[in-house]
Amino acid sequence: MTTVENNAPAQEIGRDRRRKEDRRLITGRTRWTDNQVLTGLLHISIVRSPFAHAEIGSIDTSAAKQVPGVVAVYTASDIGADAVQLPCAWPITKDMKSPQRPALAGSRVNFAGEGVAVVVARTAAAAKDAAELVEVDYSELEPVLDMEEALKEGATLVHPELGTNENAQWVFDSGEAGSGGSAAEAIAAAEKADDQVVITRRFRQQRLVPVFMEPRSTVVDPTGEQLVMWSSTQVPHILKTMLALTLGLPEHKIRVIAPDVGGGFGGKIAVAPEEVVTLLVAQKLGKPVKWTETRSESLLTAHHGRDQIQDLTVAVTKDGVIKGLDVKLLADMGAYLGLVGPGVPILGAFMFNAIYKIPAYRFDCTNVFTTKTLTDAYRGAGRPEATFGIERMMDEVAVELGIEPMELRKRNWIKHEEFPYTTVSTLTYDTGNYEAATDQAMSMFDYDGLRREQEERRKRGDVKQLGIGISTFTEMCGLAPSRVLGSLDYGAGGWETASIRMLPTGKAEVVVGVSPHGQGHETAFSQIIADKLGIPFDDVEILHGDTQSSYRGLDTYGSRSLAVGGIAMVKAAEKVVEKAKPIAAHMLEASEDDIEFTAGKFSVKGTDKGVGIADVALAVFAAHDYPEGIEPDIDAHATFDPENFSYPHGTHLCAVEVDTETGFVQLHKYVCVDDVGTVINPLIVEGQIHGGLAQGIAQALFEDAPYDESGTLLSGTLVDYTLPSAADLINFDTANTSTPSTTNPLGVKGVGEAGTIASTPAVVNAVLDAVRQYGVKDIDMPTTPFRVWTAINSGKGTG
Ligand code: MCN
Repeated sequence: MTTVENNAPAQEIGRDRRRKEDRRLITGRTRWTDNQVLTGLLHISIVRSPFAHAEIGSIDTSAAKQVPGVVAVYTASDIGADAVQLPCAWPITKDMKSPQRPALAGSRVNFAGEGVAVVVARTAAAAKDAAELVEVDYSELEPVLDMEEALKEGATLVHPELGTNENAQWVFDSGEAGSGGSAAEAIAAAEKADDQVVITRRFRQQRLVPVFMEPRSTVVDPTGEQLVMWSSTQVPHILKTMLALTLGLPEHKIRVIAPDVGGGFGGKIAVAPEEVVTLLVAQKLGKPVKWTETRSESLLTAHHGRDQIQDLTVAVTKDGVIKGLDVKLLADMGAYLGLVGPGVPILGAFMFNAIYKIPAYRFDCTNVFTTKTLTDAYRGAGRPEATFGIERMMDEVAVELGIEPMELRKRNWIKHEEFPYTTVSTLTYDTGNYEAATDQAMSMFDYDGLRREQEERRKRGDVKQLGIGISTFTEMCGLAPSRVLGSLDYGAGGWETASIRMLPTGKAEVVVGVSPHGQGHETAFSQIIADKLGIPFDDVEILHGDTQSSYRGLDTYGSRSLAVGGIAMVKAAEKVVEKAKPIAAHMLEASEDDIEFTAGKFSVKGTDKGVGIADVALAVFAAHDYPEGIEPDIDAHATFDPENFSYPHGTHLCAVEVDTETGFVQLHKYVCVDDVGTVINPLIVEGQIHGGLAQGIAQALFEDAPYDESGTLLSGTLVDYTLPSAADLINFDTANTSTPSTTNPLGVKGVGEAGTIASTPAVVNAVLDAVRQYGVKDIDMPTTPFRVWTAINSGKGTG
C-alpha cells in the first residue's frame, strides 16, 4: 500500500492519506476533557453501591466532610439527583415499561456501582479518599440475575412499581407484514415433510464492555452566560438537547463541547448520570466542576453491550434451502434503560435474515430488567448479535445436512443480479456482490489448501487440530433514514448537516454535525472537500464537536458519519460552487451559462480565461464589485437525509489451531474481503476493519463481563476483563471489493462496525470445526482454553 504525503495534488478520494489528526492525538498535543483546567475547578468522586439490589437507609457523610480539601458531600436529594429522569430515546413499543432512572439513587440501588452520594473537593485525590469514608446503611434485597428466572411468576422485581421485570416485547412476523410467509407454518410443514428438517439451537451473547482508551470525563463551567459542558461523549448534540429536556434548562443557555475523544465504540452514546451529577453540583456551588472516572469505575458503570439469549429454529430442505426462520431473543437491559438500549436488539430484527433469501421469518424479542449494569449500544449494536446467530446456524445446518458450509451459504444467498433486493424483514438492499467478495476471500485464504491440511492433521491425530470458520455478513448502517427510524419509534431523526465557510484566503472551514472519537474524520472529510472544491487537502479544516460552532447535528454512531454526514458536506460544497458561479461570471465578464467549474477553477467554456475558487472567495471578502442582487457570500449549509441505509457486506474466513491437550486456541489465518462501496481513504478503512476485527475476535475468544450470585461484577479490572493485545492477534489479510451504494451520491457504505460484525461467528465456527470430531456440539463464548478443554474432554460442549 502506498502512502502519499500531504500537499499532493487532487484526486483525493481513494487516496491513502495518513491521518492528519494523529500527530496531535498521539503526541499529547491535544486537549482531552480531563485536561481542561479552569480557575477554581473543583473535583467530584461518586460514592457507589457495593450491592446489586438494596434499600438505602441513612447516609453518614460526617467523616468524609472532615477530609482536608473537601468542599461538600451531597446525597441524591441534596442536589435533586434522585428526582431526575435520565432519558431513553427509543421507546420501542407504546406500552414499554420505563422505570425512573435517577442520576443518584435516593431510596434503592438496582445494580452494583450505582451512585448514591457525591463528594466535592479541591483535588481529585481528596474527593476519592473522602468518598471511601461515606457510610451508607444498606438493607440488601435479592438480586435479579437470570433473565429466564426474572420473567417467572413470583420473581423478585427490580422495579416493583412496574409490576414486572419485562421491559417490552417486540415482534416482527413476515406473514403479518406481508413481506414473506409465516415462519410457524414453514416450520410446521417442514416437520411433516420427508425432504425437510427442522433445526433448533440456542446461542448466548455474553456481556461485553466497550473498553475505550480514554475513560469518561466531564467538566461543567456554570460561571458564564451559558453553561458549558466539556464531555468525552459521542453525542454532543443529543446530550445538549437531552440535558435541556431532562433538567428543564433553556437549550440556548447550554453549550456542549466534545473535544478530542479517545474512543467510544458505542459506550459514549449516553446521557450519563455522572454528567448530570457534575452539572447539578456545578450549578449548586456556582463553580466549575470536573468528574473523571477510574478504569474500574468505567468497567463497572459505563454501559455494557450484548447479553442476549438467542433461540433459533430453521426449516430447511435436505439439500440446504432455507424455508423459514424463527428467532426468539431475551435481551438483558440491566437495571435501567439507556439512551437507545431497548432498541439495540431490535436493530438485529432486520439482520437475522442477513444475505439470505429466507421466505418466512419471525422475530420475537423480550427485553428484561436485571440488577446489573445497564446495556446499550456496543460496536455494531444488534447487528453482530444477529449475524452471530444466523452464521452459527448456517454452520449447524451444514453439519446436520452434510453440506460444505460455503456451499450451503451459496444455495441461499441473494445473487448479484438480483439487486436491488427487498428482504423478508422489509429492507431493500441496493447493491452488493456476495459472490465477488467470497471468491476473492477464498482465493486469498487458500481455502482448499487449508481444508487439505486440516484433513491431514486429523488423520495424523495431531495435538494441534485445525479449524476453519466462515462468516458472511451484511449490515444496515449509515443511520438515517429519518422516515424508517421514525417508523421504529426512534426518538430522533437521522439526517446530518454540514456548513462550509470560505475564508478570504481561499481556505475552507467545514463545520460538521458528526464528531469523531478515533475514526479519522478530519482526514477523510478533508479529502472529500478538497476534491469537491478543488482546493488543496491542507487548505481544509474540519470543525466538529462543539454545539456553538456546529449548532445542528445528530452525532456519530451506526457507521453514519460518512454515508450521511459526508454527503451533507458534498451537498454544501455543491452549494458553494453554485453561489460562487455568478460571481465568477461577473469577474470574468461572461454569461453564467458559459461558466464551467472543474478542479477548483471557474472558466469560460472554450477559452483559457478562468478564476480559481480562492479568487472568488477573496472577491467576496473585498466585496467592492459584485453582481446586482447577489449577496457577497459563498458560504453554504446543507442537510442530508438519505432514503435508505447503506449495506456494506463481506466474507470473513478464519483458521484456528486448537491445542487439544490444553484447549488453547491460536489464530492461524484471518482473511476478510469487505465491500464498503466507494472507499474515501483506504488506509482509514483498513484501520477501521482491523480495529473491528480485534473487538469481534475478542468476543469470540477473550472478553466476558460475568456476575457472581450476589450480583457483583467479576471483571471489574483489566486483569479480569481480558482485553486482547497485539500479541493475542495475528496479521489480518484484508481486501475490498466495491459495489457503490446507490443511496448516496458518493456511493459509500459505512465501515466503522463491519469488522466487528462478521469476525465473531467466523472464529467460533472455526473453533467448533476443529473440535466437532470429539463430539463437541457447541461452546459458549468466550471460547476460553478451559471451556474448550472441558468440551473436548466431556465430548458435549458447554453450550
Ligand atoms: N470511510 C472511508 N470510506 C468508506 C467508509 C468509511 O474512507 N467507504 C472512513 C470515514 O471517512 C471515516 C471512517 O472510515 O473516517 C469511519 O466511517 P463510518 O463508517 O462512516 O463510521 P463513523 O465515522 O460514523 O464511526 C462510527 C463507527 C462506530 S458505530 C463505532 S462503534 C466505532 C467506529 O466507528 N467506534 C470507534 N470506529 C471506531 N474507531 C475508533 N478508533 N474508535 C472508536 O470508538
